[in-house]
This record gives sequence, structure tokens and C-alpha cells, in this order.
Amino acid sequence: MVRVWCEYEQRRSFARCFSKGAATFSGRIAAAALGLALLATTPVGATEPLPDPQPKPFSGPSTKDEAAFALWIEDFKKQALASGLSEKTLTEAFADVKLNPKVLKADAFQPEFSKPIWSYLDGAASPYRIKKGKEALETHKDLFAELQEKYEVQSRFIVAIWGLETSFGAITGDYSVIEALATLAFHGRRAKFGRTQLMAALEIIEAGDKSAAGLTGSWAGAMGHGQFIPTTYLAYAIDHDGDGKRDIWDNQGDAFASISNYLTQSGWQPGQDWGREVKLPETFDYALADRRNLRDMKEWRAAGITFINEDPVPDVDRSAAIIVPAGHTGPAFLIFENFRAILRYNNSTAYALAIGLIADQVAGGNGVIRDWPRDMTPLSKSQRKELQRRLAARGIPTGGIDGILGGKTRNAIRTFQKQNHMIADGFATTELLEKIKGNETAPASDPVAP
Ligand SMILES: [Ca+2]
Repeated sequence: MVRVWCEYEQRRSFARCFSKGAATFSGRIAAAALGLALLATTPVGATEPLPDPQPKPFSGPSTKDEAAFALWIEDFKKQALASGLSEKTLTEAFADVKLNPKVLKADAFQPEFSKPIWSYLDGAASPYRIKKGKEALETHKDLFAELQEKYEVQSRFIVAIWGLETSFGAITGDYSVIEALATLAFHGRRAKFGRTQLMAALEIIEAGDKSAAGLTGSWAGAMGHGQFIPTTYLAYAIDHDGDGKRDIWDNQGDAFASISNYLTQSGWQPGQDWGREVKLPETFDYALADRRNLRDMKEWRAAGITFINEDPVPDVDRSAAIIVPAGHTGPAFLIFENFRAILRYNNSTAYALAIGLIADQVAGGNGVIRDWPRDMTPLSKSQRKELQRRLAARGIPTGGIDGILGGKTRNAIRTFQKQNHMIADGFATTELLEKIKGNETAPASDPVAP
């Protein structure tokens, strides 16, 4: 998937995560069928918030909606014809297309509660997925060796993406991509996304890569083994077996080559790792723990950071960042350039971490060593909005009151934490929210408790 810049919380709300140009929206995968945790995934490569901030409440399509949709399709087909698509493609593509209520419902879904990162990772890097991943590496050994030679992306990462996106091809989505995208383009809060992707999907049919009936995927148009959205497909999909079709649905060579190519094009550093769990010194300034705060590895080393097994961080110039995805009481990771390549696939720290951890474990490595703060309750969406409102009311800008704890909100939290002599990890907790509320009700002249 090409993906999105969206933090974990955003992804939970079906991601206002989006990618510039190439992005795949892998929607929610019903991994429950395999007894796996549900995973909300997002467009591959997305980097921007979606442009339509006002979701329409879902009430199901009416007859009036369906009539309007039919008119909309006619108008869209005219524009598609004018842009060079053939009558034949358009007739075939829209033959059985109806307004899809399941797509509308999925698009309108905005959960109040989000899963904490450790629960997400438990499901993502489950023992079942690790076992299946090891088997997949063995089963497709020759193909993976060939692709690793050609694209220089280690096979364990391709397996991790394949496993997380579609449970190794088991759940690739059975929506008609044309219908799903036309529905989004007509009605959803992702209208612009839907329209762009619909046009790209029609180009796939026009090029003869897949028939309209074969163009299946998630409710948000993510397709095939690696859940590429149509624009990502057009830009990065590969015909590995040379049969003239880029078949990411039914040809594993094409699918794995496409994922490899996407990572290569996203700046993958051959032979390098994604990151490592680290041990931070007691004096560590948590304000530095931000995936955008890149420093040379030798600087982190000089700051007293070691790998979790206390091995030294290499004394090299390669850039890396520190992240503490559950705040200062949880595990810390040093993330390398390849972490950023994975983020281009899906712009979520939790997702990229999951891929790294799966990739490590299918190759016989460890999972996370330090305990997650599992007794911590994540803030609900309304609590996250309240936190943002209260920060803003104190003159600390959060970049909007949207319940999404992105970079600006995390910086705002850090500012508040510093003002109140707390550890400035930028992590939102119920204690933090209570502290802000408590401070507001206290007389203005009260000294701030450390
Ligand atoms: Ca092919």
C-alpha cells in the first residue's frame, strides 16, 4: 500500500491518512476470519490528511441517492471518455455498479475508542502470523531469493507486509473496486480520493492488466496481495513473470515484486535494518524522541543510548530517530532509514513498527523486550478532543481539535509537560488530561506541582 501519513489514532478512525499521489487504502481487513486481530490499515504511501473534513452521517442510500448516483456515473463516464478512456472499458466497468451501502458505512465509521499500540502489535505480530511468515519464506524461497537479488529488499520484509496486509493473501478484499471507488467518489468524505482512484482503476482495465470483474479489493480500493490502491498500482506494480499483465491479485511473483519495487522506490537501503529496540539513559531528554528528529547514529551513541541488550549503537553517520510509541514508561526504538521507507507504504508508526517486528521474528529474531504499559487506558476520541481544546485554551496550539494526536498535538503536549515539570514525551494519558483539568480549576497563582 502506498501510504499515508497518519498516526495510529488516525488509522483507527479509518485513517485520514493519505498519500500524495501514490497511496493505497487497504481499509479494514477482516482478519478475524483467521482468528487474528482486526487491523485497520490505510493507504499505501499516503502523506496528507484527506481533504474532506466533514463526514456526512451515514443513513444508508435512498432511492433518490441511487437515482442521483446513476446520473453521476453518466456524467463521470463522459469525463472519462474525454480523458481518453474507451467506451468499451467504461461500459464494462460500470455494467453492474450500484451505490454500495457497506462502503458508505465503512467510510462513515468513526470509532470513539482506539486500541492501544500494544494490542495492535499483539494482533499484528501474533504467533500465528510469525509461524505463517516462516512457512511462507520457506515455501517461496526461490522466488524470494530472486526478488531480493533484483530489488535488494530483504525477503523477511516482503513477507511481513504480505502477512499484515492480507494475511498472506487470504484476505485481499472482495469488493468491486470500481463500485467501491465510485461510491466514495459520489458520496463519501473521501470524494476526491475516490475520484482520483476511480480514474486510475479504469486505466488498469483499459491497459488490459485486469478485467473489471477481476478488479477486487477493500472497501477503499486497496487491491491484491499487497493492497495497492490504483494510483500506487499504476506507478509501482511490476509484471514479474513477463506475461504482459501486472497481476497483483493472482500472481505471487508479480505481487511480491510490486511490494519490493515500492519499497525500493521509497528509498530502501539494501542490507540495512528497520530499527532496533534501545535502552535510554535515565537522563534522556524525551523531547528528542520524535520520528522526525533525525540525528546521526553516533550522536545517539554519544548520548548514552545502547541497544536493548546493551550492545553499543554503531559509531556511524547514518541518520536515525528515537521513538517511544507508548510514552516514557514503554519501550524505545532507534529507527533507521528503512523505517521511513515502510512509512511510505503506510504512514503510521504503529504499522511500520509492526512490519519491523514481524520481519525480525520470521527470521528468528526477538519481539519487544521491555514491557508495554498495559495497565494504561488510552484516551477516547472525545477525551483527545478535550485535551486539544484545553491545550488550545492555554494558548498552546494543537493544529486543530480533531481528536488526532499528530505531530502538532504531541508538541503541544510536550510544551505543557515542560511547563509543569513533567517528562516531555508528548504522550497523552488520562493523568495528563486530569492534570490539565486540575490546573485550570486551581487559582491562577497556585504554584504548579512538580
Ligand atoms: Ca505478470
